[in-house]
Amino acid sequence: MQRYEFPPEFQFGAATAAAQIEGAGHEDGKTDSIWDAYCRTPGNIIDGSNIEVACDHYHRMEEDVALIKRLNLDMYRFSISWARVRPDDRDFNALGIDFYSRLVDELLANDITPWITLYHWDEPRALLEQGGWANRDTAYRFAEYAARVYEELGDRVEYWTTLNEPWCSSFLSYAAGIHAPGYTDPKQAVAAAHHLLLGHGLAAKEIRSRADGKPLSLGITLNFTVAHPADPNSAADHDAARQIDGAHNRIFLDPLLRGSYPADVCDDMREAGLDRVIRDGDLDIISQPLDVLGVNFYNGVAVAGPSGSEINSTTPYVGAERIRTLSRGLPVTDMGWEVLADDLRELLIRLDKEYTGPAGIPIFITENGAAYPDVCDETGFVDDTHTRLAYIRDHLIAVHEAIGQGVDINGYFAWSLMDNFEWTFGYTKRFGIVRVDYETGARTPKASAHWYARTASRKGFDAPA
Ligand code: PNW
Repeated sequence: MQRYEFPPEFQFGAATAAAQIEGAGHEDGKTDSIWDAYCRTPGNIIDGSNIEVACDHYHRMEEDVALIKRLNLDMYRFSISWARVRPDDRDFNALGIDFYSRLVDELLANDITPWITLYHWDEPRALLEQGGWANRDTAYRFAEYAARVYEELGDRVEYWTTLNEPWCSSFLSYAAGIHAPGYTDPKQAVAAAHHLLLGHGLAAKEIRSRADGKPLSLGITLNFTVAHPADPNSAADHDAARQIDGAHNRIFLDPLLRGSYPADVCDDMREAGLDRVIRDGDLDIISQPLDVLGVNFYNGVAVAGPSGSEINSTTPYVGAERIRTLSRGLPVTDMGWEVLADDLRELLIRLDKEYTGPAGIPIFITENGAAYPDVCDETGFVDDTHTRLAYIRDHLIAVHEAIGQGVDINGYFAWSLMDNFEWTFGYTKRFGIVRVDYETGARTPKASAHWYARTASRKGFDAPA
């Protein structure tokens, strides 16, 4: 056995998102988010489910905070539903704000540090009627909403994330068509990506200007992939890996941390109109200082370049949709995502070297975890020792190794605290370290949760060497 010890100040947490757990879809003044609307169209969600009730967290908030406490977690990352706080993008909703204010107080009363994500994909449907993120104006609406939430909660909350995974809310949502609003227009996707970054910058300015000496750790969360050329000797495969790295990682990292889009990404996305949506001054707004970078990591990929008729790549910017991913023969999760913790270590070392190290900002792993087809016993207990627990343990070892190599990583959030609505996959994919029985609402910690609770309290664990 080998002991993996984390620094005493390293934070262990778990993460969720409003649309995935809250339910109360139309209660206390909340109106449709784009996901409420998206769920209503048959065929969009594979099990035909919706988020009207989800995990019913809105009504079980105190019970869920008690659960987080029982798991010994230092931090809890959750998101705010824009459509609950500002229904229809009109008046702010006092009842909506009050829910999050009570949640923050409940966490603090239990010595759990709250970490707020302002946008985890559930904007008011009314904004989509104006074009959603393809419309530049949405960035300004987001900054207004962010400013108001910060005014309400900034006295008690230090950790703020503007956006969760803008790659998903642009490319997956506006080009690949598999997340709300389900569009398949590369031009709108590229516009959305730029406007999301602009919204981040505008919101960050609003928040920073209101901090007024209060402790503030302000950042953004990106979802990263590690793209390997399937054949290391193939120039075409190297180019495919470069494109995927550009379209997932560097298209967001470079504007944020270097103040410009990478030249090759500009070329790849010229046809989709990246140049045309950038206005003078935008990159200054986007590239203002960050206090922390949130890293979400699930999997890497091996990719191959165009061959024959399979690829007709007039739209390389969509990346995943035009570039073949090949199996590396690794085990996969219930999402079909390959499991290789080394990819996370490689990513962290690269981020430190090329981006966060030079900028002097720490990393938090804001999401990492895995869905597996769980089997529960009659008490609701799931023994996921050899699946989810092993995934989390191996990725924590990768984090530990990266820290050992000098990467400044201050915490780790398991995705997710509990089973929840996995977007297009409805309730069929279970990412929780706690099982949710959707019939009764019962929460039952899985083996991974018991292990993670011990790890959090000891700031480390033993694992086979
Ligand atoms: C992230 N992809 O989503 C989100 O932040 C969570 O809300 C979600 O539950 C979790 O990861 C698990 O999926 C992603 O297709 C959704 O590459 C899709 C992709 C990546 C991340």
